[in-house]
Amino acid sequence: MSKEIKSVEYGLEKIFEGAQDFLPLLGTDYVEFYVGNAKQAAHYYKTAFGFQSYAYKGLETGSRDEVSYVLKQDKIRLVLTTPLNSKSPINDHIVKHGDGVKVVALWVEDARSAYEETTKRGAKSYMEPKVETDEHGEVVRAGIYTYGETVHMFVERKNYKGKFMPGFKEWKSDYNPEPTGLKYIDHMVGNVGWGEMNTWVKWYEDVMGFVNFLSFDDKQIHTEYSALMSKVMSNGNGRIKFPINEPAEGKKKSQIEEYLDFYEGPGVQHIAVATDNIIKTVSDLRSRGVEFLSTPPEEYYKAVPGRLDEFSHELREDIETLKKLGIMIDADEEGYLLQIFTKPVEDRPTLFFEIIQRMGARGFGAGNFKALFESIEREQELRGTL
Ligand code: TYF
Ligand code: FE
Repeated sequence: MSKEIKSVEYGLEKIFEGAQDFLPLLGTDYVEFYVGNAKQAAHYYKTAFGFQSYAYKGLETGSRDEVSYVLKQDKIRLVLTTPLNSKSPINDHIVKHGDGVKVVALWVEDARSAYEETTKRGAKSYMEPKVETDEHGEVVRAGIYTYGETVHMFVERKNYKGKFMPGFKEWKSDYNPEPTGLKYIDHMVGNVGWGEMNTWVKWYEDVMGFVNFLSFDDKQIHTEYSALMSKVMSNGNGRIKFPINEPAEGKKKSQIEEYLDFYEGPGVQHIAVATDNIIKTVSDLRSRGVEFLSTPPEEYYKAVPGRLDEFSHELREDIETLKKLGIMIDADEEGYLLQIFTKPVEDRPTLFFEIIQRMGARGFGAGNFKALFESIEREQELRGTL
């Protein structure tokens, strides 16, 4: 007997008990990357991932020190920023970390209150509340540091009617590849140093009012060679989910340690983006040159029907198609999920993307961890970093 399962997206209501509501979050506002060449990075995210040209700032708009391209796909906004001269502090970030995520911006009703509530609970300030205006109204932003040099910006745009924010102009392009079906950011994962996971778990609890709703220890997350630990933090309405990973001792080097070595510190490890048709999305991404981790072995797919049966879920997708595309399947009480991981999207083995389709399941694919980490280890082996 199978249950009816639909793709889920959470509403604004509180779904995680214990979460505090001194910091109401409406969703992810944007993710900003500091990169060496934003023009080329923007081309990559348009061509390969199907993001659409949205907004721009640079010399033409009076921005003398940095240029930013804003790309959009459904609810997801990426900002790609590059310094225009050697004096910009953005250079230091790029020299140290390579291309990577600087800002995870959160959409709030009241940025001043978000800043006040978090800094009074111990957050380190990055930017005091700042009002920016143009003919479309005002945007208020404020920022705090999280792990490493990564920042959370609070963005209040209730009095703004323009496209992105003051300082940007609309970016119209003659080159507009089709979207690939990416809809919203499901979760964003941070890698932190040895022994630091619980410090950051407590930070998200105390400073942001989040709850720890899932935990995986090194006994669950390990292969023959390496291990890691992970705790998933969520805000009250479940819209914002931040798993935090730390490396654990194994026979060989943990993928988390490899990340920390190459990023030269803690930072965002992966961005999981949701689709409601993963077969179409992954087929598109593959045809556009996005590189994915190697496909799990035959035995992995042989075990899938049993795993679904265990929870009486009926797989709607054709398993042969999923296998051909390398998409993994995990199931729990509530439903199942489909997921796949790209290779790192920079030369340093740091940030990568996950494509996920939730069919009722709220987990993170624990049943896939072994197959996934073995794929990652095959890459580490090639890089000489295992
Ligand atoms: O976000 C997650 O927890 C899953 C699995 O280094 C995962 O996507 C966990 C750790 C990791 C890579 C993926
Ligand atoms: Fe993930």
